[in-house]
Amino acid sequence: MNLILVTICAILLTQVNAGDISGSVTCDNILKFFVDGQLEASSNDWQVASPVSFSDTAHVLAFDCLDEGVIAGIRGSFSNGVVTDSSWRCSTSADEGWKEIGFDDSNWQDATIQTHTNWGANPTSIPSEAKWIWTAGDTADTHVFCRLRLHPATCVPGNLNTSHVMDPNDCKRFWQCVHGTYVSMPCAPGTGFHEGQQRCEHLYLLPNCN
Ligand SMILES: [Ca+2]
Repeated sequence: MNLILVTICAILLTQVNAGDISGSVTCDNILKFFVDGQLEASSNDWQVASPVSFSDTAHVLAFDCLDEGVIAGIRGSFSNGVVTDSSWRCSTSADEGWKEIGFDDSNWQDATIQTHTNWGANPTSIPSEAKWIWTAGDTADTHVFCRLRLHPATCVPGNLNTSHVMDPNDCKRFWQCVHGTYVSMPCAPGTGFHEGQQRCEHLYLLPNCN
């Protein structure tokens, strides 16, 4: 009987709506996981991955992880192929708006892949392609924030938070949401797109766009 119940629960947990992204996340030790600024999972047991599910129009995945003890790391895997690796950006500072879509994370550091062996393969529900990540400070840093900007091809018309986003291929262009699909548009000469302001700004205000 218990096996049947467990099986039914497992099936229910793995059912997601079309257009959704599912995933598993964890952190050593106290996890908060956000999608576009909204809390989606929290846990204080790194050995048990937390299941998450969110729309494929999501723009920003973000971890807030508070370490206890000695070693620390963040790990996650998602059905869109995204895993935790050095392409994430991390900081020891929870800057204002850090987990939001419009936050400029270009001054954050690239995530450092952690190689402590104590974890083994746990939690085993997260595939090995997903690395443990942290800041370069390793065990010297106890509270770390990591985020990754996704670049969904589709968008939600009328969602002001995502109506315009920087073109991931060119900071002097922006994506505009047109009938549920992004269309790349140019900024005026001498300007680049500022997601926080939702408009093109002079390049001297955008030190990472030249
Ligand atoms: Ca720890």
